[in-house]
Amino acid sequence: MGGRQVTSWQDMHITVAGLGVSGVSAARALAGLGARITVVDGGDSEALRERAVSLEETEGIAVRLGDADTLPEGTGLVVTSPGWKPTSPLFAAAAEAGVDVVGDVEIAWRLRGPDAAPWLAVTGTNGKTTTTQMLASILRAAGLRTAAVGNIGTPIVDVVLSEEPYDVLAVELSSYQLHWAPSLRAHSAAVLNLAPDHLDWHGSMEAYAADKGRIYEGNRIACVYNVADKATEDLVREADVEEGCRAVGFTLGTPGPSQLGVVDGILVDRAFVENRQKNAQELAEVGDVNPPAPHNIANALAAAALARAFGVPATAVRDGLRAFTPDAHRIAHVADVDGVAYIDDSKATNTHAAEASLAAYESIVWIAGGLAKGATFDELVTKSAKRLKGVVLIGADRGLIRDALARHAPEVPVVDLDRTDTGAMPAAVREAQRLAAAGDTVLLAPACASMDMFANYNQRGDAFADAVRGLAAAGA
Ligand code: UMA
Repeated sequence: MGGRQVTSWQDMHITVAGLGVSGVSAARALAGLGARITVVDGGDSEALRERAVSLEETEGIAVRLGDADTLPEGTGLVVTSPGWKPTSPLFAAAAEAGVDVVGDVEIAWRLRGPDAAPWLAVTGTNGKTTTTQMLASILRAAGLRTAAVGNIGTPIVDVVLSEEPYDVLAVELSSYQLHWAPSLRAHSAAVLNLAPDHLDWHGSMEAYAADKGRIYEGNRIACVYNVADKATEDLVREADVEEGCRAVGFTLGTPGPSQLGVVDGILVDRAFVENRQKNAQELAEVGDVNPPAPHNIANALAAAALARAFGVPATAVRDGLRAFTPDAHRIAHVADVDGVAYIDDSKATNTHAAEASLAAYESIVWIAGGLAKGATFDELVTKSAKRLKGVVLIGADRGLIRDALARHAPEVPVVDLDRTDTGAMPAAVREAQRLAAAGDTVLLAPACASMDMFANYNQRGDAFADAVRGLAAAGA
């Protein structure tokens, strides 16, 4: 990592927007390189104040809480956290002053040394965390030094500046991060799928897709797309890539040349093989993917495509997939009570993820609702109606789901709990139990974000699992 150019940061006055995970990481890193840092945050909680004191005392970083709208005097660059909307007043003030705004991913990219590890990048509306973890597992199985970083929770600036000698990074990027990272150029990248999400942040589906598509810009080896989702292929076509970079598709069907796919229960590669018109390489069995649900096999194929683009052997794909275990709250089986299976897919925070989850079961009592983030529910309800035995609604935007059910599935019984408090989950689970019979599945797949009722989707899933265990204990 020698030879890094740090002189340009010396004494530069940088405003960091946000005192969350990425803001703290960017502020520390840039202060360490000699920049003068002011962090601004619209919040003013006890936790933020403690964090501010620690940064001010130990690293001489100035922090301004409770006022995120005005640009500190003398600012030469704004480094924003991903959650800040492009329409935030701070950025209007920066534009007025002729000051650039970039994200922490852009900073990480600019801080890489000449011998830095290449990035294999993953985005998509759903499945990106799982795919990134699968990718890291495959790379590790190939004996490569790697880490899963980015939106997944580990700030990428920390990893780029660490002394750890990585061979390659598995980087999960959100549409927010891509929006603020104009000069990022990945070795290879995948867009897993594209469905409406975060439209309140981006303003429109077109703007959201355009930000996702940035991940392909300047790719060197492969742009990996989803054959079943034409929008992802369109993004590849629109991207400006390095000469010789290939478009590689993944499909749950039989793969054509330059694709990875599935033949008779085997994951096969017809992209990274000699003579791909005729040959295919077996990678793994469907049963090696955990869990082997269709959307997750698609994730595994995308991860395999990126790993193969990096030159990883087929055996490492199999070993890496076998070694991978999914995170909690992703279609996790909590318990069977009186012959009813209770499944926690709290991670289904948008309609697309909920659709994949609902497609995996036959007769479902669905617990849904929360913050809709600008989404509509007609398509989801239409596609899933025949599987619904009943619905229990919670959360701020539950009325949108209730109306879609009334339009497209009027025969399905709906319990509207009319609650948005953290303690509502046990009541939701009890109502679901009442609607379910042996053989049914009670599925928490809210199709909405959790922040109206819970700190995050983990807490929502934990509340569900606790309530289910309560039922099991009461029945025992
Ligand atoms: N804040 C303001 N004004 C605003 C917005 C936020 O002052 O208009 C302040 C908040 O008070 C808070 C801080 O900014 O103190 C939070 O910044 P942030 O929301 O950008 O969150 P971070 O803690 O920096 O975490 C971010 C990602 N969060 C978001 O994109 C919302 C994390 O992804 C990521 O793991 C982390 O950086 C490290 O890279 C989370 C996420 O929910 C998991 N991502 C979305 C998703 O996956 O759907 C995109």
